[in-house]
This record gives sequence, C-alpha cells and structure tokens, in this order.
Amino acid sequence: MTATEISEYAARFWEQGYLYLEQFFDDADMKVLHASILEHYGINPNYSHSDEFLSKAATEVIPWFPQQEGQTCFDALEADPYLRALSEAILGPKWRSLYCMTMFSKPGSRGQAWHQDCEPEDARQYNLNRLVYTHDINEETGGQVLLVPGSHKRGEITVGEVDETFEDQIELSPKRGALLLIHGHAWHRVRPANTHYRVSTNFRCMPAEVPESITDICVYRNMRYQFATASVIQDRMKG
Ligand SMILES: O=C(O)CCC(=O)C(=O)O
Ligand SMILES: [Fe+2]
Repeated sequence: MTATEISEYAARFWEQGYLYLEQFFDDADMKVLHASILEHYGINPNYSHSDEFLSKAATEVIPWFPQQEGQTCFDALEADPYLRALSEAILGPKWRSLYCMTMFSKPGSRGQAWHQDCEPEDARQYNLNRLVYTHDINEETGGQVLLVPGSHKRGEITVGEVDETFEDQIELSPKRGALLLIHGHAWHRVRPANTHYRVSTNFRCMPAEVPESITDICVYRNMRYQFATASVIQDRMKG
C-alpha cells in the first residue's frame, strides 16, 4: 500500500463511513487466530449480557476481550504497519487503541440489530471499528454486515423496527483476511447466523481527544443502552 493509496482510502472512508478491503491480512495468520478464538469460546458458550439486553437490543453476541486477559496472539495484527498508517490517516495524529473485542454468534442466533456504537451528537466524538474476519461470511454462515453508506453524517439513527430494510442499505459478506472499517456513528447491523457459528474481531480505536468510555452508550432504534450500568437509559419508542 502506497502513501497515495492510504490517503485515497481515508478519503473514501470519510465519504462513505466505511471501507472494505479484501486480502488485507495473511491467510495463515487468520487461521491461527481463528483457532485461538474457537478454543476460547468452546462448543456452546453462555451469553454474558443480561436477558433484558439480549431481547430489547435484538442482539445476540458473546464478546471477549482477549488482550485484557493477557492473550498476546492478537497483538501482531494490531501492530500491522498498513493498519496503523490507515488508522492514522483517518483519525489523525495521537489516535489511540481502545480495545480488541471478538464477537461470537451461535448458530441460529439473531446477530445484531441496527445501531450506532456511540452517541452521534458530536461529530468529533466517535470510535472507529477495525473489523477483522478470520473465516468467510456467506449464505451458509449468515451474519452478513448491513450498513447505510454516508449515515455517519446523518445524526441519530431513526426510530423504528430493529431489523428494517433501508432503501439505501448495502450488504457485505466479508471474506477471511478482510478488513472492514466502520465509523461508530454509521448505521450498521449484522444478519442472523444460520446453521453455522459466526466470529468477528474488532480492534476498536479513536481520535486523540476521545475518552475511553466512548462506546459505553450504544444507540439502537428503540433505545439507548449503557453497558457500564447494564441499563436502558432512554426508551426511544416512548419519545
Ligand atoms: O461483527 C461485525 O461484523 C460487526 C459488529 C459490530 O457492530 C461492531 O463491531 O461494532
Ligand atoms: Fe457496532
């Protein structure tokens, strides 16, 4: 990747609110990482969120923060020079890593409803998702990513059905080794998992001036939810 390509990618990201690049990571590295993710979750992992969250958010994923447990096998990916250069071009100097989070969806589970990862009122306050896929997402796995291009500039996601079809949505089926960048204010969703489990890994980061609590409040079409207190802080259906 040349410096010109990096600045073109960053410009595309800022126009669209996302950037999808296939074959970004080495296939062999992806296989190793995938094995350690599966080893962590085991065959039938338990949900860690409350029942209220799982049903109201229509979101069924099991998060894991490997680096917070001293797992080092994710570090090399995060240190990738092209990933760092791209992050810097998008976020500016002194940008910071937030955390690495893997997400596991059981077969037949609901995926994730439409949401914004953080509150969208201040355009300077946002997280960047750097999603890495260690296996192919396809019709068989389900779990395709839906997003609305340009929605990172449209403010709060509209109130309505948690799985509505938007006219201008696009669908991505990320391949093993792909990198998907999504702006935290962009409207995005994950389709239900089919007959297969689904795994993704997110190296979240943010611009220099953004606090580490940035992703504590997630905006869904029916509510704002705070993870630190595990509570619904706004019921948007009631206005
Ligand atoms: O797992 C994915 O593909 C996207 C999940 C998501 O919404 C996120 O990481 O913010
Ligand atoms: Fe998200």
